Amino acid sequence: MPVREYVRERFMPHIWCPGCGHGIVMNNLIRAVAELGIRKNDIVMVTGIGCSARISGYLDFHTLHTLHGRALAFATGVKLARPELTTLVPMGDGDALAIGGNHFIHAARRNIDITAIIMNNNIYGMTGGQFSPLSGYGAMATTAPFGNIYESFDIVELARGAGASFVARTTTYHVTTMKELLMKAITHKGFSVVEILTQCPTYFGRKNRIGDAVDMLNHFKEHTTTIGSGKKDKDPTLLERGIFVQEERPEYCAEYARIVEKARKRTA
Ligand SMILES: Cc1ncc(C[n+]2csc(CCOP(=O)(O)OP(=O)(O)O)c2C)c(N)n1
Ligand code: SF4
Repeated sequence: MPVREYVRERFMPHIWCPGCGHGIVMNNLIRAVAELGIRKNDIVMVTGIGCSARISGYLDFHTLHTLHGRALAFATGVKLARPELTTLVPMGDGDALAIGGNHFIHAARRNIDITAIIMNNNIYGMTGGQFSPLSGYGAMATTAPFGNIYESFDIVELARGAGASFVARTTTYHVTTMKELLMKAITHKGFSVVEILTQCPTYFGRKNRIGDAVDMLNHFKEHTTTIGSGKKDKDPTLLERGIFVQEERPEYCAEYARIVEKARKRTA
């Protein structure tokens, strides 16, 4: 598979720490795009700010590295101007759901044809390990030295409730299903959300004493299960993986074009 063609080797070495899960996501994203046969010239990747957001520097698509939390707002403008382009928006959990939470729910409600990939490492990695809306009650973070007192969002339920028409979850341990889920999300017509649990050994792993990157990957293996496997009945704390929502609904750019046409006819 022509993977190197999609990578900007001139920006290597990358900034990610050894063992960071973000590289696993990037690898699978490249393989998903390559297997779908999408030309790199037909892809726009928009990111905000964060370790995760640096992915747009390393991939040789049309790329926009924008403001923290605003990737979906920029991507919405791009998609409306050039609806024929595949629009990918990888975000950290802080980027997507703390500062960017408002943009996220409204992008989902519009059902605009964008693929949102949430690289959920449960913490703000880039700025030094502050807690995010996904850290979870009791988690340790630089801003929660005695334990976090906030409950987490459930990204799947939030996306579903806000109106996303494709919602899936996987982890960096489950690499083969990650590629398949990304392919399905990218080809889905509408707002697609793929939550990928990924490891930040430098902050979340260390502060929460989960261990190194391998221990964190094993943690994902042990604490998740596929949707519908009987395991959750025995252990309700397990987090489910797979596709939760996949439905056809009117897509925003198509609806917008229809309204423009209607207005044109009336004024002609
Ligand atoms: C408007 C604004 N507020 C805050 C920041 C500082 N900042 C940069 S990245 C970041 C959070 C990064 O966490 P996340 O989005 O979860 O990505 P990660 O680094 O963990 O991949 C913050 C708060 C900023 N750059 N801009
Ligand atoms: S700080 Fe965490 S998220 Fe950022 S590169 Fe290092 S391991 Fe990855």
